[in-house]
Amino acid sequence: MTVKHDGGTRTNHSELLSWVDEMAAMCTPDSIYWCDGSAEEYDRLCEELVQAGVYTRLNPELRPNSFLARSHPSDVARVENRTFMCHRNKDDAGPTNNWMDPDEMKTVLTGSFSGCMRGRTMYVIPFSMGPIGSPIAQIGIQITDSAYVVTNQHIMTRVSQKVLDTLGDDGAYVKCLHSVGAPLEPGQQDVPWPCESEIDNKFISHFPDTREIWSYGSGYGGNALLGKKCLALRIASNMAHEEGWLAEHMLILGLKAPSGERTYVAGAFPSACGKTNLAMVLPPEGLKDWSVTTVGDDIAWIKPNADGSLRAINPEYGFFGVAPGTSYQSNPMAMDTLKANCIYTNVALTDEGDVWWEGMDGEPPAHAIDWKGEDWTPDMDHPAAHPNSRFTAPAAQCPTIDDHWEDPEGVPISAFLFGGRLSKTFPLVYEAFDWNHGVFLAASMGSEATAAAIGQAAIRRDPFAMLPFAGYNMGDYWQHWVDMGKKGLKLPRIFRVNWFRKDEHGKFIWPGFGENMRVLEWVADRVSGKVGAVESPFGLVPRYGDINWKGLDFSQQNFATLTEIGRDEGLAEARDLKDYFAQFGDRLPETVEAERRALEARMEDSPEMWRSDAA
Ligand code: O2Y
Ligand code: MN
Repeated sequence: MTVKHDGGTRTNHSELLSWVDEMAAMCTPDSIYWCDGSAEEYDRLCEELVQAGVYTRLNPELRPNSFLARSHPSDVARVENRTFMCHRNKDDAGPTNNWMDPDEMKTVLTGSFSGCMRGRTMYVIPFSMGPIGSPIAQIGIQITDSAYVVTNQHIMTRVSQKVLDTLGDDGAYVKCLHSVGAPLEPGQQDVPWPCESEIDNKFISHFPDTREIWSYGSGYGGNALLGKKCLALRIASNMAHEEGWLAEHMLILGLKAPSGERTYVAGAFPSACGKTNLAMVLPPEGLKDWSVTTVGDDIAWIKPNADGSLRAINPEYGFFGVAPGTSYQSNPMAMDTLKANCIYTNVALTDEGDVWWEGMDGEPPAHAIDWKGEDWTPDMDHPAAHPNSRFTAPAAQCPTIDDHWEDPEGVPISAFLFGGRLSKTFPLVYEAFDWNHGVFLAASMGSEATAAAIGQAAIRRDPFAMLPFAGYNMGDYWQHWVDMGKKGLKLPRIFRVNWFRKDEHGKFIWPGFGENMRVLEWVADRVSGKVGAVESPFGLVPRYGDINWKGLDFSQQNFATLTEIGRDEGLAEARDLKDYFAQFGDRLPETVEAERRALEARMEDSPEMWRSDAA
């Protein structure tokens, strides 16, 4: 089949051209369009999507240059049970990933992709994850039949002719093939959100050996914007394992002390822990002499540089954040980021042509169109915005964006934070005794299971917040972190944090949000050796006097409750981890199990209730 390449190909990379032709021969699109990433291209595609009824242009006075899309109700989130890591050897995928042999998967998918773009345009998107040309960045080429995906990729990645120029005639790139899986018969009317309706026919497949991603059947988020979870985490974690660096599900923030000293921190949090809020946190009254800058809200690529420090970039170019709950109270910097030039998916539309979602400041609108396109009023028993509705926003619009966020060399990381949502047992913050202890703290992290799941396990483990994203055996991933500690690098300090501890009445003890800055200040001061801590069975805990309380009335008694560790609860945690770790068999690093045993021993020797100021 010969298909015209619209817009010119603008590359002499013969292997890339052959791959595009091969994919076109399989998918049989009506045309091929090479994206150049220009503003003109973005505007034209958005207007085409408006004309096609896919996008609603929002009121330009309220949300200039912004659009709303509504997905099919069956296509609203990542599909973890249809996500596969196709290593040659099943054990290399490990017990936490779905696996299929790569040849078998290719056979299945060749069937799915054959003819799948009939009646559609095949877009070829050259994109860079990270500043173009940075030694830490990677190039991807995404083929897709979704203009929604193209416009979102314009915001989320760096799409440009410069990417093809950097690739040259034979550069390496990650092959990202995507189709919504909805071919059009001649004369068939398209729908606003085409996708494969049968869940078992959707596949988000990764081929680490050949650095390929084949995603079929979904147009939504992480299933379709292949630079994000698929490339930047699942494929990149394999690259990082092979090459000696880290591809992590982490925010990156900068802390500027009153002295001007800067400390960069990377942090991993499971979902629903306020990760985006922390990435853009505003210091509260009393700590206004500190400032926080945002490098990234979701993913960090971290490489050792020549002087042994770990340098991090945010490989993304935008934020794909959860809308519900985002407000001037929870995240003012995100709200300011969203004022213009954004794409919204599955939020509600107000009568004024603005967006709305649950948790936004002020009263709900008296009437709106909900995420399914139906009339909605506040008395209804379902939300107007889907709980996983999203904004796609340019990172450069964030008022707190760090002045080094596009530095090709990255920023130096001095501390790692690992969080979780835990109502008891776990202190507000504690520091690991050393690197291996820190790896154990990250491997054992998680959030409390929701009520429905209680009875199976109290803590749903999400090691390093990488459970759905570590692209190889989780035990080997932990070993990789242990190995990074043996290379003589300038290792960041490691901390666990928990904003969500509750008192005996079920109320949160810690105010959270901006007040989390007090913990960040302690972390920065630990890094520079300015502040103390006391040894607990879990790690190094601040005493009341080690935290800056200026502007907050928080009693010593409250702080004691927030940081206390019960012997029975701590012992239960150490023993529960034994069962959890067992699934990794001989891939479980000996050091991680040794740290678990050491915790158990410390808990056995601990008082019934350990308290920081009694220590
Ligand atoms: O539901 C989706 O498709 C997106 S998931 C997502 C998006 C942005 C940042 N993080 C996540 C995540 O699941 O960790
Ligand atoms: Mn994420």
